[in-house]
Amino acid sequence: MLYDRARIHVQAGAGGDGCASFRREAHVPRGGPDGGDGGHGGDVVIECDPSLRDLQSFRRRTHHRAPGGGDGGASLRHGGTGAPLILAVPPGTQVRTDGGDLHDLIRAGQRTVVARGGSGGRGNKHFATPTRQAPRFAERGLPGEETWLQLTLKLLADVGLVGLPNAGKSSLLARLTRAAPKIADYPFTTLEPVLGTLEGAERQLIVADIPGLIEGASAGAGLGHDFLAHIERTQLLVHVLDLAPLDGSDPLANHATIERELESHDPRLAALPRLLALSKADLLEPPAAEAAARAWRERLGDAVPVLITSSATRAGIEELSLELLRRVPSEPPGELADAPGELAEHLTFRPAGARGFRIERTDDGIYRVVGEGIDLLLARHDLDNDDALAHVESRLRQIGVIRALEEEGFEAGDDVEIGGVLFDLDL
Ligand SMILES: Nc1nc2c(ncn2[C@@H]2O[C@H](COP(=O)(O)OP(=O)(O)OP(=O)(O)O)[C@@H](O)[C@H]2O)c(=O)[nH]1
Ligand SMILES: [Mg+2]
Repeated sequence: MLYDRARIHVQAGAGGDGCASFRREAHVPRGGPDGGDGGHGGDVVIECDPSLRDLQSFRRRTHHRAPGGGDGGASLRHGGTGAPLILAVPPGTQVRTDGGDLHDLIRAGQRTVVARGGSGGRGNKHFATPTRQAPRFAERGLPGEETWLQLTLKLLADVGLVGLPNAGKSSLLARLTRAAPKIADYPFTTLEPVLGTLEGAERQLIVADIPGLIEGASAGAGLGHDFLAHIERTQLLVHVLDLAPLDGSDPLANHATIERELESHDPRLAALPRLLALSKADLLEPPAAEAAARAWRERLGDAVPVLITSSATRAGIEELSLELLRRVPSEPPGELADAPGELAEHLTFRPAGARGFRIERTDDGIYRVVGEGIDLLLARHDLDNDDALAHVESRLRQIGVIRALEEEGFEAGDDVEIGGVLFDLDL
């Protein structure tokens, strides 16, 4: 079973809390504040690891968390930074975040941050002012980012074999490469893509055999649909066409079916260079096979080379190998048109500008102050701590929240909810 899909949840580490402490000095009951800052929480990072074959490692575990940052300590001791959590995926994995961002992991060692750790809280040292020389509170660390991720593996093959079920694709793969795919005289023998390596004199090509496509495959019929994605990154498709189908179907119509399915899955697939391999030629008299090849050459023109092959007698196999090595450029021409190519190494979920707020009035007359900056301010502080509460109130005043409330008709004693917390505000 090829695990080519996984849905996982990632949670970056929370920042460590800042520390509230005071220097100890001989004969001084309480020295100046010396609480250190909390450390940054660990990021969640996805890394491309060529030793992996599929997404199997995500089968059992859905939730993945990076460690938090350490808390700050006395004597201005800074909390440790949380180690990043590195999740390894095989080359060819696409990562889609909840927000719709797409990351392609292609090169070995390539990394992308999918959830950032929370920042650490500042120690009480930062909150000392001329009027408050002994702040008995510190900031709390912020939670890390979290998101669901959809992982999709799209195999990295140079050449894709496509065709109807039973066309002889797997037999060709077995002849072209050392792969040993299952071969049988019934349709849908191949249930998942199989890769093989075609050894050229100077280089190798990865050839992918995918399950047979049928009419409607691009819309989900049969098995092929799930696997069409795996040939999206190939540079050349070999259309394998059975010259003498057992079911007596018409090769011309069969050819059209496959081409239509490629086109409706993704026009870029249909635009890939093509090679037509007329398969099972041993089942025909040689002149009949030659005549069929001539007719196909006429139909398809120069753009599509037509080869007569037989996996049974190996006729045409060598020619097919050479043709593939000749046709596939040694350096990939880059990603398919709209693939992101070189990745942004970092991804930011945080909306820019954490300032600004608005005041709402709930149905039961409660004032509500809403805004990201406000939420952060409250998340940073322990409101059970009187000093922290006093600090938050003075910040609310500085930011203009109190004034804005008054303008909205707020009076002492009215209920007000700020960042999800009910406040008793003195005006
Ligand atoms: N005579 C003859 N039979 C062949 C040849 N190639 C394949 N076959 C037979 O055709 C049948 C189907 O071959 P496969 O290679 O499994 O076909 P496939 O396209 O991979 O089929 P699916 O995996 O079901 O899509 C098997 O019974 C093969 O033995 C050939 O060159 N000559
Ligand atoms: Mg097969």
